Amino acid sequence: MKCRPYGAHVLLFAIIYFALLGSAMGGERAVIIRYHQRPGPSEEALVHGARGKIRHTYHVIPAMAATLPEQEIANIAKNPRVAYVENDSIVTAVEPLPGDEYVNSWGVAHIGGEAVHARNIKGAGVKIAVLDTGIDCTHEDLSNNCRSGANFVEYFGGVTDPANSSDDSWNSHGTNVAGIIAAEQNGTGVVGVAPEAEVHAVKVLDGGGRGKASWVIAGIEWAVANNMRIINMSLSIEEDSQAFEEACNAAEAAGLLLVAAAGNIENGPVTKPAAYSSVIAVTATNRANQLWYLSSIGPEVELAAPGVSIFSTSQGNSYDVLSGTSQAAPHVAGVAALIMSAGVDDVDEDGDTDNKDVRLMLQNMARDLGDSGLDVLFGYGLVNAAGVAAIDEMSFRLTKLGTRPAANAKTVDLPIGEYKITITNDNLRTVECRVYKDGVLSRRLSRTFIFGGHKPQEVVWNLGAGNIALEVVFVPRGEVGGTAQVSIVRGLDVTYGAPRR
Ligand SMILES: [Ca+2]
Ligand SMILES: [Ca+2]
Ligand SMILES: [Ca+2]
Ligand SMILES: [Ca+2]
Repeated sequence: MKCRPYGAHVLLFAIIYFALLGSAMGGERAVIIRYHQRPGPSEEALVHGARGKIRHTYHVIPAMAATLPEQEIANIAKNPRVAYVENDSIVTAVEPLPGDEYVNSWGVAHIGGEAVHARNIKGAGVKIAVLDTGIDCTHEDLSNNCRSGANFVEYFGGVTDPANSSDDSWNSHGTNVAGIIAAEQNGTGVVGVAPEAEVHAVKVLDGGGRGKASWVIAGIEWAVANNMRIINMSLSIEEDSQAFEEACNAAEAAGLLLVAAAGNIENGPVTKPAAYSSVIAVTATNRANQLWYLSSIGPEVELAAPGVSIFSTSQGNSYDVLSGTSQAAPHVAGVAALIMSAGVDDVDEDGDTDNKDVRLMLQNMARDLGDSGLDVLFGYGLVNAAGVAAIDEMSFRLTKLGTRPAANAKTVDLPIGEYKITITNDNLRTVECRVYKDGVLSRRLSRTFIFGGHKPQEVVWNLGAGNIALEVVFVPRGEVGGTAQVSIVRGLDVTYGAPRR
């Protein structure tokens, strides 16, 4: 069992268990003694001189696990050979939370994932390369969706097993990211944004979460060669690398969508690769849609996504909480997978449906946050899976409850596209339709529905052209209590038919 003492739940358990343990153990305490240099005979003598017991001497860090009499601990801590003495806290694997996956995965629910999944849009079969610390593909909440990919991590002592891309990081970074994208909708644990997408483990960071540009470039190359459609990079590079940027540009040109964490530098600039023009930069937000305090900001920010206290998969069938732009980027990668599985439209009208269109759809669907329009904190706004559900169908009842028609208006956000809007009247005289682009009234649609009774009326409107999300406001006019059923179906092959009876 691997130790993960960093999750909020673990910490809570550690404190409780330690309090119990302390009272049970009386005059001795289990500690970890960290020395300034590798412990040898002098350090052993120090512990034995204090009537302590050495339980283990580490090689990975210059430290010992020991049991010491309570009254000796302060003295040992003051010894010049000793850096610090800390309590040997109890570590407990976090058990999968019972109950609602959408409660556990607040970020997925917050961006509207549940409604999209209910429409059976789950990112099925979309291949996503997770360039990270690897993935624990044996996790019960990932095993059906996870594929081992490749390992490009070299240690100073040699080359690791290129076939073994499992996660060996202390905080399960890559496994956490993979769960945000594609944890299974199986009634337990957590659920990913795209719970039927394929996440491929491409290990480019070592167990300490560090890597080299050369390893990441190799990972990008693998993703292109293996027909991935999305690359998620929850990582930053310290220095600029022209080769890294060129590799990202080449992957984009090959049709892949690249998503990266904006960086965890408080008020700092967006880090690379997110800052590269070929990569989508994602900042992190909390449940209240506020920017995470450590999130990088700047003009390169393209989207925001949940990234604070994200509960996700961790090594060894466990779960853990992490925060950062590393957790935000995979929410966007997941929504991109939903879009790809639902069908991509030729948004830029260049005759192809490709990664550029997906990128525009992500921007168009985003919920504007902060200052109106594009801004340096949230980019185009909060990534919005709910927009994917709106792609194929939306239906609601419009009711006139009061005398002021505008107060009874219903507003819907739509990505650019062609829509068939069907209105089934029930005692409303008129339904007016106004289209706003970027918050500005662009046009009132050329006709107002005039109803002569209870006859359904149908019209097809093309709301296309441009790349700005539409806000369409339906205003009911007529008798108080009158209603109309409005259904909106998206499709480029909609035929302009006669009114339905
Ligand atoms: Ca699950
Ligand atoms: Ca960018
Ligand atoms: Ca296109
Ligand atoms: Ca904004």
